[in-house]
Amino acid sequence: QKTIHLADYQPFTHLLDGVELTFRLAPSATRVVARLAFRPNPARPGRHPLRLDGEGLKLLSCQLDGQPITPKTDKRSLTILAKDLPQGPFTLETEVEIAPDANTALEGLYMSNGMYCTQCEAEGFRKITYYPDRPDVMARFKVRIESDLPVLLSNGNPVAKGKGWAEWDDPWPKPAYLFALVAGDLKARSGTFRTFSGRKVALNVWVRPGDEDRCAYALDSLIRSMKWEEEVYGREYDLDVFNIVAVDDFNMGAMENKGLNIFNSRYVLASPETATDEDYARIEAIIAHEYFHNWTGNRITCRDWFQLCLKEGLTVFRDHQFSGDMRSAAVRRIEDVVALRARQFREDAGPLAHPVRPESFVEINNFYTATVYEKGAEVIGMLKTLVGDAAYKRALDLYFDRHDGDAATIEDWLKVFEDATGRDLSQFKLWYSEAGTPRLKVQDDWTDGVYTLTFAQENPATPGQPTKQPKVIPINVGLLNPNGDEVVPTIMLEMTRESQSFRFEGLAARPIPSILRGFSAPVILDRAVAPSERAFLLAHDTDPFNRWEAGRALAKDVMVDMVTKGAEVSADWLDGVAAVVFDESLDPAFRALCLRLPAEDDMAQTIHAAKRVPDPGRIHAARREMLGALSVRLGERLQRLYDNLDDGAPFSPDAGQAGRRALRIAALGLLTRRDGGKMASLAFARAKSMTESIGALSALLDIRQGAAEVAAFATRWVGDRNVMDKWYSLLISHAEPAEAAPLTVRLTGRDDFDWRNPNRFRSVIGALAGNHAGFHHRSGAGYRLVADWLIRLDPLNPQTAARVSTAFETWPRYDAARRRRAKAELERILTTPTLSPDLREMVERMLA
Ligand code: DPP
Ligand code: ZN
Repeated sequence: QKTIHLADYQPFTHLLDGVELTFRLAPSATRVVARLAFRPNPARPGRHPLRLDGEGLKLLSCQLDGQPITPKTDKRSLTILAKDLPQGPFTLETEVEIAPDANTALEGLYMSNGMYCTQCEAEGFRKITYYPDRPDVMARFKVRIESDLPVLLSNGNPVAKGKGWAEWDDPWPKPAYLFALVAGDLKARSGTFRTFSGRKVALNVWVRPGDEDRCAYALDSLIRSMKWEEEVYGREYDLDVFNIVAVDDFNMGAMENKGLNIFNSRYVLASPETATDEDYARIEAIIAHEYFHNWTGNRITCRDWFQLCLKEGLTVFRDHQFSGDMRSAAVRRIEDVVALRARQFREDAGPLAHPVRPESFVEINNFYTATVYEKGAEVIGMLKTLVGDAAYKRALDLYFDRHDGDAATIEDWLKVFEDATGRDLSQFKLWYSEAGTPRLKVQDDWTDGVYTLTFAQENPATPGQPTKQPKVIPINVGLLNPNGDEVVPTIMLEMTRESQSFRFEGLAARPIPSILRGFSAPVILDRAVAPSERAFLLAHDTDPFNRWEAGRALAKDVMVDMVTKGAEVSADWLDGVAAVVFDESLDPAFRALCLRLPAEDDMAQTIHAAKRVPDPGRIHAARREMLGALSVRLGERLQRLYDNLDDGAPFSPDAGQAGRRALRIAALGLLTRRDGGKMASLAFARAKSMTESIGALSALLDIRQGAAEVAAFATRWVGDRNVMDKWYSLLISHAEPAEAAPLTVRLTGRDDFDWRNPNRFRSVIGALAGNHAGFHHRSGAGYRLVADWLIRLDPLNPQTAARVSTAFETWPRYDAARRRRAKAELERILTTPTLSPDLREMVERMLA
């Protein structure tokens, strides 16, 4: 398969004025009739052939303006020569046959537990019918579905239905990747929403019969998203219905099809007994994300797939804002940065690093990445910080005004900011074109009453980009005096050069700086700081993000010293954490975050960034030792903390209760290290929510106990796919390093290990890849097992195989023996006959 380049973009040869689709559904022989009204595109002067995308289609008939023709077809397309096309408008009608029940790739039209559903982003529509399958071809769709199944859904508004058929009309022109169809025996939980202009919208969350009582939170999240977007962005919903459907077999989290969002069922279904607080937060965020796409993605879409961050970065940014408003903004910000570092910084530091707007790809599905999504969102956050809130709002209003109905580009996006503010954003644009995480070195100086902060930025080389230019970096800074009072409240320093100094005058004493408050830029801060200064900030910083960050940095310093120099657990860190954890004036959710240690993979990343070779076994041991020391240091007060946090109130998924549960479970984890599991067993037996069950089980597994509880959990939930996914991943992620691969082998032998289901595959194989010390165990058993399963999944579902293969992206970090073993597995994958282009591209990039 060939490489596609941004620089080669050309508009499509024809415009599409209307699309009429008829589906006659049958599992192994679905008929799709497509009537496409084309006319030549004035943007492409001259006469051109019409080339439509199509894959795996059986062409039954083809008519041009009613006359049968025989077009040229091959494995990927259908072509009508220019000489055979009218000079003006024409209608092309094709009928094809497809087999949804044989579609294991879960792209195009496929079946999941007897229901029909679709996934078209990015290029799945070409597996449904012949079509110009590219986002800049937008058209109005009318759809007729014929099937005996009771519920027949597509995009837009319902227009008519009868026994065995239904018709839908979507008044908003859209690209084919936003097409959706669902047919099944489904039940809805319904509600209504009245938009600010008075439009009444029917809302439905469709699920399999029996799951109706697990939809309330999704529906509530949808209503709050709709309201929030009206209030904060002034954007209103634009159809009479909004449907959400939960599907068990789904490659991604969810999909924003116009008026018919399709979700991985794990991001819809929730009840206190089956969903953790994290699940609730994620459901809220993803429901909002997909809903927000209606404006940022659907009404304004992407010109081509290189512009993916245009819709994804902005929509992630907006869903982060929403979650921050619904919950504690500080806690959300910390969680988002933890995730950014774990996934995006990791990607940016390895062979898969790529710009937020890539310039070439083989398989676009391989670019639905943390860089495009999460770094894409951070870039927008920086833009907002640089121009200010009022200008951000003006720019967004201009964007919606100017580009409604367009397939737009990053240039269009930046232009609205330039026009709204008068700023020149050409240097800022480097954030879109250059990969890699900048390192920001900081030095400070105090002379004659003047405090000076000097920053130097280093932009590391990444694949294909050996040299970089300095970036615009907004650095939010505050200064504290030695008593802990803030003497300079947060100000934004705008760095534009490779190295730059900022002076502060009029201070009575040398201040303690709080740098990069709120994580104002996605960079690695590189500053040697004494443990006492970190402990001071952990105790006093007025910026909650940096307060947490001080504790995190201190924990990392301690762990690095333990791993590389055999140091002891530091008292500064233990005292600092103790002070925060027992400070009743602080939000419990925040205190729980301060108790969480850096993940092992994060530690490996940190050690590697300091130009040392991480040892997964030692990191694992050091982390355990730190937890043991913390448990001793916090002592008897933990028990009181644990007891007092249970107020006996009935379950609510709200952020306040979730925060108290998080702190309580963190305390339980530490208590369990000293009581042999007594409290945790009791907590498991009394658990009233999935959060408490999982919390107690985790605590037990961490001290190698809990066999009875593990068995009881499986017996209770054996019929529930989403809950059993948690069980699998919990067991594997808590396995001892040498045990992780053998345990995974045992679990894959279970009858309910349905590896064709992407959620189950990720819960098992993905969990092994996520068990840092287990996956990287020196035996190489982790590498081998993951590679075996990638090879097995690839022919059925290349997209998920390619995604999970990123387990290997960190291989160059480790010692020679591990590198040799990991590389050998990647090379073995490459020698597999009939490897998909998806997995091949990923493995080749990782080996490059
Ligand atoms: N566009 C989807 C989302 O990010 C992913 N397929 O919501
Ligand atoms: Zn999205």
